[in-house]
Amino acid sequence: MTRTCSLLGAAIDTGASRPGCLMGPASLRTAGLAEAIRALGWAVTDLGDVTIAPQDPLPHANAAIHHLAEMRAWIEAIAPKAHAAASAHDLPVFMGGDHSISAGTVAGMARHAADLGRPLYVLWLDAHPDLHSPDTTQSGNLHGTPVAYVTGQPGFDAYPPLQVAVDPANICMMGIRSVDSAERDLILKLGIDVHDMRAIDETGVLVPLRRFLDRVRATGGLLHVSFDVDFLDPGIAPAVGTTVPGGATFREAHLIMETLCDSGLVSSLDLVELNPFLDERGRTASLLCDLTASLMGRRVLDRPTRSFA
Ligand code: 4U7
Ligand code: MN
Ligand code: MN
Ligand code: MN
Repeated sequence: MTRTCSLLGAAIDTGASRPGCLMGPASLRTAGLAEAIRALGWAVTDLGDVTIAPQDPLPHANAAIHHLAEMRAWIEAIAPKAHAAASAHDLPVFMGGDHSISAGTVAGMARHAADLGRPLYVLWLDAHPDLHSPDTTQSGNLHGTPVAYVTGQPGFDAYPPLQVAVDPANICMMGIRSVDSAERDLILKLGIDVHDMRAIDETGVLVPLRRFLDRVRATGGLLHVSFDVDFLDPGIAPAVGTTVPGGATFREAHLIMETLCDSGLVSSLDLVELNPFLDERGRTASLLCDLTASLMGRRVLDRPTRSFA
């Protein structure tokens, strides 16, 4: 049976300090994301972009915060659309936009998983754990808050009420290399499975990834993958505002995508933080298309199921 994929864009850059991520969905479409997925035999439906109305400012005790009203409006707009896309298609791909879209996409996927009576797992591929609340963020950039929101942490009174929370025990983070102190405390308190770059250097990506996928499979979970461009090394993915040196290589990222594909467990994907204004002749957008294709079935060779001694 033909598998179905939908593309849903959210042209947001109010969560980040540097403007430009709002061109992300257009850049991914221009790079040929739909065509690349279609070439792998999927039926692809482009659902267009989610929009919000202009917002009046929403004050907050933390004066550093920018665009709180927009953040609330985006989550309200995205979560039901993500939920609907997941109900209608085998694999929705959510195109950001900065990482604040994931407050909505993961909230929507958590509802979808709850509808099916299955747990939702999240693989967070990012240089950052995005575990701030509006109270703890020092930069005031709300793209640093989605994981804290979707796990139901305190301090989110200004965001839409969360219908279904993600169990922090079901989150695996890889690529982490920039953590603020409030986030470090929360990682320890919640016991989130974080594989920072040092751990990846020590074990490679496969050991922690396979262990995580085994857990998802054993419990009948759905798996949402949230891919922040800054997970990648800035040398191969320059189109991102929050570059952190020492990121994942082309080969590590492809191996993760191919392993996710082999698992057959992925139920949804975010492609976020692409800032086309900072790109070099579309190379980061093209790389994201290639990585997505690997996740959705492109392979170099069909590998035999038997292993060679
Ligand atoms: B992204 C940061 F201080 N933690 O709060 C902050 F390092 O979605 C970065 O992962 C947040 O790119 C990065 O501003 C959010 C900073
Ligand atoms: Mn992020
Ligand atoms: Mn990041
Ligand atoms: Mn970023």
